[in-house]
Formats: sequence, C-alpha cells, structure tokens
Amino acid sequence: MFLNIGILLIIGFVTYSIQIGAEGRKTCPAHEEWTVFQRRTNGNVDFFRGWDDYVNGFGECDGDLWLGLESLHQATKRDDMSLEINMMSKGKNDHMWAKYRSFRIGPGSDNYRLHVSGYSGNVEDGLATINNEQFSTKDADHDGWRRLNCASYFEGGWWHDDICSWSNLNGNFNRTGLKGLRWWSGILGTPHALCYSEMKIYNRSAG
Ligand SMILES: [Ca+2]
Repeated sequence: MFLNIGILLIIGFVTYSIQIGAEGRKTCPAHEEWTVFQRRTNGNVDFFRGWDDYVNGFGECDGDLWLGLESLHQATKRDDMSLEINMMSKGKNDHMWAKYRSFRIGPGSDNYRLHVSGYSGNVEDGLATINNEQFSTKDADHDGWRRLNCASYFEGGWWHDDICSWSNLNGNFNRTGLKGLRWWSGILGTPHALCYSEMKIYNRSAG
C-alpha cells in the first residue's frame, strides 16, 4: 500500500513537473503563444541553487519555476523572440511591466550570456546594466567582481557584471532588500521589493 501511494505521489509530481520536449528542451504547456520560463509567487521553491539546476531547470509548470538556461538558449537561438516581464511590489496592488523586443540567451560555452534590446515598460530598464553579461550561480562565478560572487551574495542565479546587478528576480523570496526579489527603480531610487514576477517569451515572427 505504501508503495502504491509512493508511485501515485511520483506520478502526480511528474504530471505537474517540467516535461522534456524536442531536442531535449524542457517544456511547459503553452498559454496562447507565450512560454513562461520564470515565475515567483509564494517562495515554495528554493532558488538559491547551483549551476546544474539553473542549466537544467527546476520548479513546477503551474507554480514557481525556472525552466532552465539550456532550454532558453535552444528556444531563442533561431527565432525572433521577445521577452515580457510582469512584476508586483510587496504590499501594493500594482502591476509593473518591462518588455524587450529582442531576447536571446547565448550557448553554454558562453555561460548563457544575456542579449536584450528594444526596451519598453512602465518601470526602469532593470536589465540595462547586465545586458551582454554571463549567467552566474553560487558555485559558478562569471561576474566581473573579482572579490565577490554576486549570485552567492544575492542568493540566486542571475546575470551580473562587475558591480553585480540592479535587479534580481531569482533572489530570496522571503527577504527584502538586496537579497530579496527586486527590480531597479533608477539610480537614486530604492529597488522595488517584489512579491511576484513572471518572465515569458514569444516568437514575434510567428504572428
Ligand atoms: Ca566574482
């Protein structure tokens, strides 16, 4: 009986987990033309993880999610992909959004470098300073700050330059300040402390 329960639990987990699609890409069910690759809603999934987890993906399709850097590279290397980010601040019923007309993630041999352009939104461009930077995790330091591991200090994998990043949507959900989920609010502003984020892509050449 316990075995049966165990199998059912495993089947249930797999049903709602990331699936392996064509070319080894991890996939989740698409909602219209959008593919969500990052989501933070409740802090149930730990984002303070190492390189392999960020490459391969973790979390749940219908919950907190990181689809994986390799999947992102595969999804963006051929098509004309756009990026949309939706965010909400802690204690506020707001909706902040940022869009990038072009979004591409480089190959693993280049540590999944970020390429964005064509920004629009109702907040500051929080990816501007880390455009063309490589991805870093607590066990894979590819930032330009020689004496600090930015991803380790800020408790989540992200793209960082030689002064880390003004934004970090993979930070610690249960913290505020620099180690929490945050988005840049300008050079003189305090970063937006977030309780929700969603990053998603669509193929603008498809429709
Ligand atoms: Ca460093």
